[in-house]
Order: sequence, then C-alpha cells, then structure tokens
Amino acid sequence: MAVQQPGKFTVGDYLAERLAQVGIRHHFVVPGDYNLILLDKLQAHPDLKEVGCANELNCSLAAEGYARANGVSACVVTYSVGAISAFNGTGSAYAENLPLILISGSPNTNDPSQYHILHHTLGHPDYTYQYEMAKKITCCAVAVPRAIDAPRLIDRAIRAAILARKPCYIEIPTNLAGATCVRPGPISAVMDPITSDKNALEAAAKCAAEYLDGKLKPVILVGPKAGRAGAERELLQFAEAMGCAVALQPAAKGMFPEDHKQFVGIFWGQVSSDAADAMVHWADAMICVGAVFNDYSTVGWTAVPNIPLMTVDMDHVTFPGAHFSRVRMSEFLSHLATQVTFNDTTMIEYKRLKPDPPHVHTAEREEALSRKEISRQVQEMLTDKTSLFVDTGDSWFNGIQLKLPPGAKFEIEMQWGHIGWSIPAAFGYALRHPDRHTIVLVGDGSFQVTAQEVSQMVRYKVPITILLINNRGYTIEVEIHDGSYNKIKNWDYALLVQAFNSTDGHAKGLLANTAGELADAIKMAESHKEGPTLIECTIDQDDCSKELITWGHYVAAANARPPRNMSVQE
Ligand code: DPX
Ligand code: MG
Repeated sequence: MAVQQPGKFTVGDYLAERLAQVGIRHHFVVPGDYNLILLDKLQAHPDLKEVGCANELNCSLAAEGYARANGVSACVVTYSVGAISAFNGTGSAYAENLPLILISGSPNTNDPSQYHILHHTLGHPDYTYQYEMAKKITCCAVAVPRAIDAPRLIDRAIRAAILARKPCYIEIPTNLAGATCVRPGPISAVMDPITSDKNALEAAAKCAAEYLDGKLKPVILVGPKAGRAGAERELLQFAEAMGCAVALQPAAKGMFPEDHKQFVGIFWGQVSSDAADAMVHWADAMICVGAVFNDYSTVGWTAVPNIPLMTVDMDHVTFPGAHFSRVRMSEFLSHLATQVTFNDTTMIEYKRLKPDPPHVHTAEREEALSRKEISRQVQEMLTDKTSLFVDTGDSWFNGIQLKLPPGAKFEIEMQWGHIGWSIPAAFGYALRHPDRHTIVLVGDGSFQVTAQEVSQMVRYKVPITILLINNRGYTIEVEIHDGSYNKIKNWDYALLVQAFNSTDGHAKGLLANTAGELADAIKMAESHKEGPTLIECTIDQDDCSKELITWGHYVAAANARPPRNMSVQE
C-alpha cells in the first residue's frame, strides 16, 4: 500500500479517481520502474482492485475481456518493453470496439532535454516514439508533459474512448505520477454521451420509411457493432415492430435472443446456420445494424449482399444516395420502431425453409472423443448463466453452431483474430462477472500463446472451465494452406495446470480421450469453484467442422488473388 501524504492529491490520484468514476473496479497491471509510483496511487484508491498479469500481452487482453463485461477497462504497463507488448491487446480493443484505457509509465521529464540514454528504450534520446505509435492504434493518445496538464489530458483521452468505443492511451512520466494535482470536476463532463442531432434523426427516419416503402421482403442483419453500441434493447424493439426475419453475423452471435421467433440463424455465406443465407438472399431490402463486412464475415468476399443496403452504424445512418451523421444507433432504432409498418412476409417464408432439428448422435462412453461429441456435451452445459468464449480456430465454427439459451452470452474476437485471446480475455471478463459460468473453447495452438494467464485464474480463484481441443496443430491453417509450420509441439496440458498450482493453487487439470471421460470431467468442472478447470479434449488431427473446410477454401482463394496491376506481358 502506498503511504498517502495527507492533503496531497496527485496526478496518480487524479487518474485513479477518474478510472473509478467511469465504473472500473479492477485494473490490470504489470509493474516496471517507470510505473511503480503510479501503481501505488491506483492501489491506494478504495474502489480499485489491482490485478497482476503474467505479461503485458496477456494484461492487455485481460483488459480487453474486462471491457466486454464492464464497458470500459484499464491496463497499466511500463515503458516500451511493456507498452509495445500491450499494443497487441489495444489493437484488439480497437478492432473490436472496446474502450480500453492503456496507461504507460514513461521516462523522467528531465531526461530528454539532457539527452540521456535510458533503459527499456530504443537507445536514443527521442522518447516520443511510443506516443507516436500509440496514436495509430487508439482514438486518442496523450502524453502528460507537466502535472498541470494532467487533468485536461486524462479527461480528454477517457472521454474520447468512451464516446468512440475505442481504446485510448495515457502516458505519465515516472516523476509526475506523484506530483501535486487539482481534484477532478464532475464526471458527467467525461461520461455524458453525445445525443443524436434531432434534424438528422428525423431526416434519417424519413429516409428509412422511403427505403422500406414498396419493399415486400425486408430482413434485418445484425452485426457486432450493435452490441458494442449498447443498442440490443432498441434492436429488439425495432425488430418486433418490423416483424421480419433477423439474421446475425457470426461476430454478433448472442446480441439478439436465439429463442426469439424472428431469429433465423447466423448469416455467414456458405457456412450459415439454420436458413439464414436463404433468408438474406431472398430479401429485397436489408437493414444492416452494426454490420461489418470483412473477408472473414463474407467468406472470402463470396457472401457480400447484392441489394442496396440501409446501414445503421454506431453514430450514423447510410442509405443508397443518402448519409446522416450524428445519429446514434439506439436512438435511431427506438425512433424507427414507432414509425415502421409491420411486415412478417419473411417469417412466413422462414417457416417453410427452416431446417428440421438435426439428429444428434450420442456417443457411447468408451467411444474415442470426437469434435461432434464435444459440441454435443458443450451444448448441454449452456445455461442462462453461461458466458462462452470461443478462440480463433475450429472453436469459432463449433461455437457458432451452438444454440444459445436465453440469457447465455457469447464472446468472439473475429475482427482482430488473435490466437490465445480467450484465456486472458475470459479471465478479465470473469473477474467482473463472478455470478456467471465462463466457459472457454480453445485450440491447442491458441492455448500455447497465452497459457500463463491460467496461473492468474489459479491465483484469484476464478472458476473458469477451459475446454482445450487438442488436434495436435493449427488445423484452421491446415485448411487454408498446409505446411510443416502447422505442426506444433504437444504439451501435457493437464500436468501444466498442476505446475501453475504449485503448493497453494486449486486448479484442476483433466484429460478426456473418450466421450465418457469428457462427461465425467465436465461434471467435476461444474462443481469445482476454487479455481479453473482445464479439460484437455483429444481428437483426431483431421476431425474438424465442415464449415471450417468450406470457409477455409474461400478465404484461401481470396488471399491468393493475383495482383491486379500486372502488365499485359506478364
Ligand atoms: C493460427 C491459427 O490449435 O486451433 O482449431 O487447430 O485451428 P485449430 P489452434 O488453436 O490453432 C490456431 C491456428 C496460427 N492463425 O490454426 S488460427 C494465425 C495467427 C493468429 N494470431 C496470432 N498469430 C498467428 N490468428 C497471434
Ligand atoms: Mg489445434
């Protein structure tokens, strides 16, 4: 605990107070000499709990996961050696629309003018490079030059992050964290949202009515930004007013209830679930809410909608031939809900197209474990209290195919796609939601990237269930483009968990080679509350989903397009 000098309020205290005021209760840290005084100040705040991480990559990804649960998060690292690793999770927060506040300690303010060469730096006395790099991966980067500038710059960065749903960067020199500072003003100046422009909102609603006028088969396509904009309630209200089919992009799974009668599945081109692809192709109008069309969501550009779209983004609305800025998604959807005409034509058609529930084979206890059997058993684990994390790899496809019961939450990092994300992110998330059962589906290759963070789950007694699917390598890469580089060293994963326990931990590490062993392991995991349970599920190297093979084929084709500017002779 830092020794507080009575009456002295510092830059570090200012930052701590702002973090607490925006609703942060846990801040993720890795110490280093440039941030130690700052860490003392944050630690001294009664509403903030410090959470140590094993390295800065994991620290930033833990904060990324915490932002999913809490709406905003903080990651505190040291200069360069720490911050440059934390840039990766910050990139994730940018790509995934999450306000992560990246805070880095930095050199003493006297050093640059004295041309001092400092440790942990590039070895030349220009110490602006980290700030310049941070500008590219945040919506607002600030480097505090004097204590007097701290309140203004800290408030500016945090406000920008919260408004834009993007990360920000705050750099605080080591000799300023403990420097005297004024106390913060009302937090509303930082937190209060920018409301829609009334005229733009009205005009956009009018344009929407014109867009839908005369259309017979409207469909709503929901993308990941709908959830990030906090518009799920208004989306439901709007969808029910429309009465039409609602399809979700894969990264939006969980943002609209799957038991709702208007839910028609995940639209993911040729690897869609239910009959979502048929419904989207049948539509004559498409209202895209927070949709992201990238090479992954369009299956290597094979599933780009070919009708004019109405696009509702986080802070603007676009139609063929019209654009309206400063229209907030939630306000637009609830406003439009009062104006649209009910049209359930697509639901009538969906009843005809909806596939019958698949016949699911239940394996015998002694049968060798298969991908299908893992999915069947995971499906049975899901309840209204489940938060399911799926990592990059076949876990994406297996996760997307699962049926989420009401209340279950789903987390995927499809834009950034960092293998290993799920381990630290689920850790960060679960600290904020101890009431939920966090389950992780992760491949062996992904797990090896961030495995250390299981030791924090042990340390903080977080009862996460990790299903590690061991197919002995990078199977998704095998399907995209195979080579010897897709093989990895096998580990004894269950034993590794024992190593993390050391003498005082309570994690369980289990191995399932058969269907029966998996069922027993899941039972054990569900009653184990003293720490994480890792279940290594071994499957055959070639046992992957058919969706992965199809998707991999088209993504590989998109990657392999020849350069367009080849000369005629070539
Ligand atoms: C890579 C990927 O074992 O899952 O189901 O076997 O594919 P599957 P694993 O976790 O392997 C993951 C592997 C290597 N992607 O197949 S998806 C490239 C990649 C990435 N992120 C980072 N490095 C490389 N996505 C940080
Ligand atoms: Mg694998």
